Amino acid sequence: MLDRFSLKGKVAFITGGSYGIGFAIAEAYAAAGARIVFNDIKQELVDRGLTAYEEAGIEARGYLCDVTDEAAVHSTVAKIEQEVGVIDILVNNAGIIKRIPMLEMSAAEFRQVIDVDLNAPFIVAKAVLPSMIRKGHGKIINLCSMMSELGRETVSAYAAAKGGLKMLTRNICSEFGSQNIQCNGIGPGYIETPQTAPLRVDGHPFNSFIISKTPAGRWGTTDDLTGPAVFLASEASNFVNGHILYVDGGILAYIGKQPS
Ligand code: NAP
Ligand code: GCO
Repeated sequence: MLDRFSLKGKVAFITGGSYGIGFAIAEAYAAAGARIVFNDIKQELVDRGLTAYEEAGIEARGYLCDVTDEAAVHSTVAKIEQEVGVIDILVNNAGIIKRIPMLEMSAAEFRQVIDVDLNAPFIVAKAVLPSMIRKGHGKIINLCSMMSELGRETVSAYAAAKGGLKMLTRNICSEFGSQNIQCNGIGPGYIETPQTAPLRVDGHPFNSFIISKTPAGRWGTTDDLTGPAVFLASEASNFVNGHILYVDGGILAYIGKQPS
């Protein structure tokens, strides 16, 4: 049974994988036997990632690529296929968030978030699918969010993008499931990464708010995501498709701590 969770011999491409959730997922994939490829938007991030992977004993290949740039994505995927091999597992991890009240957010800022968090997963999936189809199998995992299901003040663009990413996940399932492509989402709860650092500063009211909304009574860590990520990348999930696996400590099931 454990062999079904092995990623031995697979090539895994994690976008924005220099640190944070993407890096943690890549570490877990390497431990499960996969060869790791990642990209990032800045060379210093690629270099930082390469150092971090080397320090973790992982032989990773890093590429400089802005996932919103379709031409750059296609040339990067072609380079990966030539230098490493056909991509078996794609993790659409790269993402940004802008926390701005809607009436103060410009259309350009809204579009920028949609571009990275929704258009880019479409672009990268479209670039890797042809070889996956030719190979007869493929796994695409999209990093969704609590905001794929819930709204909150100041994250209109991010919620719109992550809600769309949930439906893009279901559509890739619908369009390519017959060709043995499984496309699922991971919906992390509130995880301790640089992206949420502003919400976790000591004494920040959001910190205690999230803890009161989470049955587990704590912020998640990137480690909490690695088992679910390996499952969705492995043969153990070959009949799981179009599913968003929420890894949220119970947030979506919980109205919030009742007044004592
Ligand atoms: P993060 O710390 O902000 O890391 C995201 C990575 O993606 C960074 O390396 C970032 O580079 C890179 N990136 C951004 N735009 C890019 C682009 N255009 N091209 C290539 N790389 C780009 O985020 P995280 O917290 O690890 O989250 C990873 C994913 O999980 C995101 O999609 C996020 O929305 C999602 N998520 C996070 C949480 C959470 O609580 N942390 C919860 C649910 C979902 P820069 O450093 O230059 O921005
Ligand atoms: C926010 C947070 C969240 C998390 C995550 C929750 O500002 O509300 O950044 O959006 O990043 O998406 O699942």
